[in-house]
Amino acid sequence: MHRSDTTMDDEKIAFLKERLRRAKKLMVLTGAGISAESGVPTFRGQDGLWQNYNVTDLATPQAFAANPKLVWAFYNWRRNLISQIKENPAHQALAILEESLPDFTLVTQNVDGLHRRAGSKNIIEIHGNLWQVKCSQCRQKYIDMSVNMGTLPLCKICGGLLRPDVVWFGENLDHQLLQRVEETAQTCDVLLVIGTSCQVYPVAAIPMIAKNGGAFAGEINTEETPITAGIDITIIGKAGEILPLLVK
Ligand code: BJW
Ligand code: ZN
Repeated sequence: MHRSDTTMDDEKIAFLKERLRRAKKLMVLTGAGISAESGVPTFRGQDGLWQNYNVTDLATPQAFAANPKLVWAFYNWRRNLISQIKENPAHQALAILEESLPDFTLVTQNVDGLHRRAGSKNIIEIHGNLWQVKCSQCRQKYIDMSVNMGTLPLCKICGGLLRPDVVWFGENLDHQLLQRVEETAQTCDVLLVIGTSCQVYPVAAIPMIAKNGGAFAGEINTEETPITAGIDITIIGKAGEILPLLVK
């Protein structure tokens, strides 16, 4: 007799739920997919276009040097969008999970700040934060919640050009944060990877670091990813639908 896909999914969800409940040290790694149901476009696939630009082409220091107005227009558009939307049940479920576990670390590649808005506390924003800017000359950082930073915002101290305090392609991640993330991956007993295509390094290597350290690793995504074959369980589905079932 064939079991229906629904039964299989129910079993997988029950199994993962039990692993999460018993986790002594849980690490959660999230990507753009967790914010998709809030209305934040992802980077790759059909969603990854803005005014006919490939958004990953705009997330580079070269793009900013060549056309800072264009890159600021893109970031102003995202600030505006994110100021108008809300965290979703997936973000909320993670905040609830954190409260019930002894050791919980949330590593997000997202710069949208939605995890914090949902109430998560122990968060590492490994690719930076959209609401922080830094001077490209004197490196001074500012938190600026203005929805629109203007076409070419300038540093109050040195007059240099401000840029979003996010990590672009070819730029190094914050060394100390990355070290903390790698240590957490090595020592966690459960890792949950949600809504990331696992294509961008060094973060894409985190799941294998956790696996090599002996962790049980699960994944929630609307499709398979390069890590699917190497981890313990993948639940195919929307984060906003699956995660609430895991913390119920
Ligand atoms: C759902 C869903 C739902 C949808 N529910 N799921 C080898 C070759 C060539 C280059 C490199 C190489 N190794 C390393 C590099 C360099 C590069 C890199 O990795 N390139 C690869 C593309 C190959 N890495 C870097 O440059 C990094 N720095 C670095 O390595 O420094 C040292 C160095 C320098 C130079 C050379 C070599 C080494 C920095 C990377 C910074 C990434 N920055 C960005 C922009 C941040 C700012 C901003 O947001 O504006 O970060 S790019 C973008 O990608 C963003 C994301 O955080 C990141 C990851 O994307 P994510 O989150 O996975 O999103 P998507 O869209 O890819 O996937 C969404 C997923 O969700 C999909 O799987 C969907 O199925 C799923 N989904 N709806 C559940 N409802
Ligand atoms: Zn400055």
